[in-house]
Parts: sequence; structure tokens; C-alpha cells
Amino acid sequence: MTGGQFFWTLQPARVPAGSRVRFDVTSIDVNHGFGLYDPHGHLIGSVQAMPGYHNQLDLTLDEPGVYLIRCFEFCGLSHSTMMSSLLVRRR
Ligand SMILES: [Cu+2]
Repeated sequence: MTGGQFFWTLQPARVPAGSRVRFDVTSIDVNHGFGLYDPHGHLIGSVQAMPGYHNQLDLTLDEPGVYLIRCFEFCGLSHSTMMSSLLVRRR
């Protein structure tokens, strides 16, 4: 999971439901905040995305659907557009 002004890249972008996922989170420029929402719009985890560091967040993603990723740290003019998503697909 890599953050940059003003995007997220994630690899892989889809996982099977029930997966135990370790998000390895970093940044290529300034500090960002990685926030993950479940398909109902509830925040289920967040961690700082910092240049030069890899922060980890472990989550089990049981429910299939689209999980939105948003930036939690004001990182510049287009901060509010800094979104991506992770697809949790049905087994
Ligand atoms: Cu931001």
C-alpha cells in the first residue's frame, strides 16, 4: 500500500473473503493517513503512511464487497480526492 499526492496504489487490489490481510503501508512523498472502510461505510482500521517507514495493519476481511480507502492526513490541495478501493470477492 503506497500513498502519494494524491493517490493510493495497492497490490493486490482484490482478495478472497475471509482473508487475513497484512497492509504494508508507506508513502513516496509526505505523510498520509491510510483509512479503510467496510462495505457499510464503517471505519475498520487506520495507520500512518510515512516516507521511509513501513507500518503494518492486520485485518481479517470476512465480508465480500468494496472497501473504500481514504486519506486521513491533510497532505495538500487535493487531499480530499485521495481515495482508492479494495475488492473483497466472494469465495
Ligand atoms: Cu491526504
